Amino acid sequence: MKFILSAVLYTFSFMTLLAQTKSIEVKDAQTQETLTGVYAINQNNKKDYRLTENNLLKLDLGEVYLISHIGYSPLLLKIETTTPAIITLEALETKLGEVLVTGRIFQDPVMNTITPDLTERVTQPKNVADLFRDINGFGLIKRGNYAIDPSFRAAQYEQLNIQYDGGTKVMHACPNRMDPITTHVMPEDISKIEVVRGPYTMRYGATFGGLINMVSKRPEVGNYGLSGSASTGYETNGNSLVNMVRLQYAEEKFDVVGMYGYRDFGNYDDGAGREIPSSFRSIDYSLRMGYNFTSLERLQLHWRQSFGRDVLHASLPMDSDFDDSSMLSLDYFKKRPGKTLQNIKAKAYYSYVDHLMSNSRRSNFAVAEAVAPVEATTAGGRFELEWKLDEFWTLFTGTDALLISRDGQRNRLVKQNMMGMPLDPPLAFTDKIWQDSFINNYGFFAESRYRLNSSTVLNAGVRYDLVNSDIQDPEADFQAYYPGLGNRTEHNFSATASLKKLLDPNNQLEFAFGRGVRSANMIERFINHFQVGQDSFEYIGNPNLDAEVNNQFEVAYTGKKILDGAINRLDWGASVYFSHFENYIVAIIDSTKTRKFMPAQEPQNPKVFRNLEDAYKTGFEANLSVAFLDNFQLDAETAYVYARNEDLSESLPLTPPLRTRLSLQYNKDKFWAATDVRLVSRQDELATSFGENQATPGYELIDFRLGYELFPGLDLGAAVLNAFDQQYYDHLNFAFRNQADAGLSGLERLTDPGQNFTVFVKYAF
Ligand SMILES: [Cu+2]
Repeated sequence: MKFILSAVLYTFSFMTLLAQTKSIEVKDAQTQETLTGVYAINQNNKKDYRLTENNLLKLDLGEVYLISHIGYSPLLLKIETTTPAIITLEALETKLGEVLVTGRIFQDPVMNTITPDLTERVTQPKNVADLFRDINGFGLIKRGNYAIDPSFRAAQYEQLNIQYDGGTKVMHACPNRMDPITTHVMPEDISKIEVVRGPYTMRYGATFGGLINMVSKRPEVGNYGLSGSASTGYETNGNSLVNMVRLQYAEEKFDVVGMYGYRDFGNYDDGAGREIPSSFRSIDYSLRMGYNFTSLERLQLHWRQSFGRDVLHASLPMDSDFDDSSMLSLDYFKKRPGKTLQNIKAKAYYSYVDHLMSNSRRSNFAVAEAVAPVEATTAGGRFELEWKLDEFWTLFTGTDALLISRDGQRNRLVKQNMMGMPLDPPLAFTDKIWQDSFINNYGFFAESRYRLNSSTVLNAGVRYDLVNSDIQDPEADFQAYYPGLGNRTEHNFSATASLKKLLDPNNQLEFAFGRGVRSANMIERFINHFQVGQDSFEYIGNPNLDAEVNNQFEVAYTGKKILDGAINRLDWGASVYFSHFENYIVAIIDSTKTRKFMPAQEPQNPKVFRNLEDAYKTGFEANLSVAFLDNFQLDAETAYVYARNEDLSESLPLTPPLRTRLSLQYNKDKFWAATDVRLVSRQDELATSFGENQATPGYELIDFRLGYELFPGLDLGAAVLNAFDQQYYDHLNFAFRNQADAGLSGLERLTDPGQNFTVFVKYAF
């Protein structure tokens, strides 16, 4: 009897316990899609957190929970019997075609790094360099103050898949890379940069060393009517000036944004007070129009032009007289919540770069005039379908294209003979640079995301690229090197698999493997006796190069902790990777060939691009951020990479040294101030075959920045950069070239700007 009674009591209490929980389904307020991976954190007992199971949150009656999902505004909810069974969360930002990383942990690509909003807290006239220099793992390959390429983990140029707004590309026309993709954009227009740190997604084009997406600023959802901003920036070092105006009009159905920017940069002084030829002027404008058929369907047209004038390149043999680029892109997306075919995305773009360089400002102009008009056309697009195969399984299928073609020559007028005697009349020559070449890449991909359980997501993808290339107007000597020259087709296969595991709401672990394949670029295939490197060698392309392969493995851990005491919050993360390369492409001296132009000069033997048998790289990045005493924040981050060319027993070229950045910030009401310290170590891991003959000394830099909101909409920023006027240069800087007039020796690396006082004013309405 007693046993039965207790059994009844037990059952009764168990049932009451059951009755005390309530099941709640959480949906996206806009699309009404059921959200999974939603957290509910009990506000009385923070250790008690719940995750959605079978689409439902099971929460205790009478308790207060913070319902949160990354990428959505959290909601505080008291659970009562009257609480509705379905609640909705507002997305912080609607999912857009141009954004890869949305902040939704289970939907974002693995191993991603994103910047904060780059249009805020501006203290100086920016150039492209400033967009990348604060992202951990990045370095800058400088040939002056204009032609700057980002380098990430010792990967650069086409090894990085650099694009705008989720896929638009603009390829450079210049064989010396005077006009990399980053110069065809207004830095003030870029709101953030997203990075996937390896070949871990197959959806955005062939990716070898990493994917970089520069996202331009677009109208905020709900900010209707006319708005805009005007800004101006000035810096003392170089008397550089930037002016920019942005106007936008938006309503629910329609939005339009127009931008105009003017930049006039002077020659800067390095830390030793030497004037470095680096001035340039540019005008940019863009127009973007969007039409929303519904809140789930959008069409967008983007037109942009950029005009560079009189660009001086301290570390290249010529200067650009002009560099004009035009870009048109068309984007479309349609979301179909609740349907199996959940999303349709399409993009098409076309860009054209018209570039003229000459040596008219250089000392060797008196001996031989050289004028090189070159042009590049890039066209492409992508089409992607997103399938929701079941609640936990999403499949992306799609195709993309990247078609690059270039042409142009160098016109030489030789005015003196080898003895220095004047030639009358001068001798005219034409050297074919691009030889009317093209590389067309057609990609097909499938990528699948599968939620194994409430805290684990598995991502796997495959990609096939068909690469068709040809050189249609080869120079006779190039034809003689490669008698079989002609149309070539390559077939490349890439793949990735990764696992993301949420240990608890604050800690996340990621594992990823990726195989990324990159076919040789046009310089590596077809350049014919041109000085396109950091050294004074002539380079010869190799149309028979095999595609290079990166097999990369990476583990990353990120965490955060919110505290009550003097320390308010901690954030930390670390990532370790290893890459094994197959057929890595480098240029190596070929003693069977001899120099073509200025044959009396050294070095006599040119370099020819080849595949390496064996190469690898390994490294890590780590960061720690401490928010304390309510108004302070201390950030520390460090990155290191070790790269090895086993064939030549040396480092791979352009491998940056250990870099560390410390930043202390104070932030109160309308005022903020920051001190940034950069510590860059000595680099003695050199690629001597690339022209890296001497170890690069380390350097330390200190910047002070501050900002104040004078009244709503009007922001002031000011900074002292390189406060102690250090003379320094980075390991990735090119050496001075053809600068005898400026008294700068080619044996010396380009030195960076010395002390610089800057101001920036922005008014937004
Ligand atoms: Cu050029």
